[in-house]
Amino acid sequence: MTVLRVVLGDQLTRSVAALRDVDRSADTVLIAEVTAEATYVRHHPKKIAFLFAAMRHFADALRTEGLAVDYVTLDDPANAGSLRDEVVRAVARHGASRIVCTFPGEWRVLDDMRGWEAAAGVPVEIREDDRFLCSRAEFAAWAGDRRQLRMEYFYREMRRRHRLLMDGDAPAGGQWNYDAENRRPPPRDLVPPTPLRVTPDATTAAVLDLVRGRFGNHFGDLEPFWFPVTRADAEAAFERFVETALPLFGDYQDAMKRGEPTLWHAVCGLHLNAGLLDPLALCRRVEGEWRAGRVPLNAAEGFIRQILGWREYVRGIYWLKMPAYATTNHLAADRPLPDFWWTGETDMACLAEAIGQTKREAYAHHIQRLMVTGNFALIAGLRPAEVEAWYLAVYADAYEWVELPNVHGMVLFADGGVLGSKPYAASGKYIDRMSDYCDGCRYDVSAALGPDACPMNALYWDFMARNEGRLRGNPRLRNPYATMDRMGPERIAALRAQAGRFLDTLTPRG
Ligand code: FAD
Ligand code: DLZ
Ligand code: SF4
Repeated sequence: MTVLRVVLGDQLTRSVAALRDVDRSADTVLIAEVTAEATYVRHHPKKIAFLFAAMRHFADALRTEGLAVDYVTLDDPANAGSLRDEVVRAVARHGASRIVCTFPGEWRVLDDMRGWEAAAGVPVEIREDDRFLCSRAEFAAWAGDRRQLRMEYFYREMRRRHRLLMDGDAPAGGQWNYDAENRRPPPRDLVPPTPLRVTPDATTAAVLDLVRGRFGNHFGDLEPFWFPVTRADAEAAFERFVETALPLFGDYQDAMKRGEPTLWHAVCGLHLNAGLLDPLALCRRVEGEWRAGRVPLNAAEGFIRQILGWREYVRGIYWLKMPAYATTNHLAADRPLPDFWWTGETDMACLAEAIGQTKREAYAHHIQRLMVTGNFALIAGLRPAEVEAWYLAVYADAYEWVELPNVHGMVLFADGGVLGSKPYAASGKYIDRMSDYCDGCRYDVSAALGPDACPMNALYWDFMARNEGRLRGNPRLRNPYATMDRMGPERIAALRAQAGRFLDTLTPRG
């Protein structure tokens, strides 16, 4: 009897749960390009092209191995347009007696999957996605009835459990976390390494034609397209990162520089999240480099913390708290997303740089997402749902399980402190310290009032004043509120008026 093995676009791993006991002589693997998944938010064309090209290459690899793959292309005239309808069609086509699939990365898709049985008329088995280093059940057990779910404690537990960077029972080097060493501003004299750029092959070129025709009007540039789209190329790109960038990854993790979109970052999130790279293998590879004396501990620990700590932690939070998590708006933020988020056309050099780069590359590194666009969204009080939809659409590595906790929790504090202990609000001073953006900006980062003042400064104080009732009691915000008290009501009123004038100039997308 044929079993239909469904593999989603972000499950491109041969050992994925749905394929584990596949019967080559009887089963069929279904992989489908569908309009609904490409448009439920209007994904960046580079993201769609990356995923379709990776899906097609993965299907070819399975076929080479002798598996029967039913690959439905987007331009197939019979394509029904949604995952559910394609599953129903495939069950009928192959006379499948049951469906096996892997737990998806978004609540929305899980909800839909739970309806496949009724729609297709055959049993559906949804298997746990074990590509992660902490299962949903393990995370729930860790969370237990803890009052606070802080990443740092989760991370230590994961280091112990996976024996990464451990010397016996103690953390390597005597400290769990070397973040304090990882805050250097961008170097003036060092040229950052470049990530591996892959020339599209015929399969990818066909996808580019398709995406240009169907989704060319979405936000973002399709070309030049250089992302690795196969496991082998993703591994080669990661090797290049290890050799050329990892040694300075820690030092310049938080730095930002004009015209340098990737700096010393790995650009591996899109590959990890789609299944082309394995998180534990990356962590072990990086630990090996440190043990061999080729990279410093602050680099190895900093990198491993992102994957073993943050990546697993945000996924744990997502599945622990969804679907209610997405609905909260703790700071009652209600301003529509300004149109310049879709054009990059603004006099604020930091935002123009981060958004322009996002438009070109479907990529921005963590500090650009957190402290440039993220900080602006927070202090300007932009609506969480609109900000979240933007982040989900524009980054090649974005899926809701990882995007939502980062945006809703870490950036916007819309969860009221489930994920972070305080909002990461900052004035222009932070951006000036960690980037060269302010050097050529039409605004003056050292000024808070007047026509040339950096808007981030007045917005910051407006944010603190606007949310005083909710935030003053937070012990981690004692200093800013003490500073505000020293400023006095007149200066605060002037700053709030300045912020108000700026906010009045923002127009939502028509
Ligand atoms: P590197 O800096 O080289 O880090 C290596 C890897 O660590 C990343 O590829 C990623 O897998 C992991 N990592 C680092 N930080 C985080 C984090 N906070 N949460 C989860 N994983 C992390 N990451 C996504 O994968 N998808 C998203 O949709 C996404 N949205 C984000 C939105 C906001 C507002 C913020 C602040 C962060 C977001 N991140 C997201 C986390 C992080 O910014 C990206 O993983 C990273 O920028 C990807 O680039 P890189 O591969 O070069 O990462
Ligand atoms: C993001 C995406 C896109 C653009 N297209 C598809 C698709 O055509 N087929 C598919 O199976 N998956 C796609 N995806 C990824 C899904 O949205 C993804 O499975 C969910 O984000 C849940 O993990
Ligand atoms: Fe951004 Fe202000 Fe610096 Fe301009 S001066 S780049 S707006 S932080």
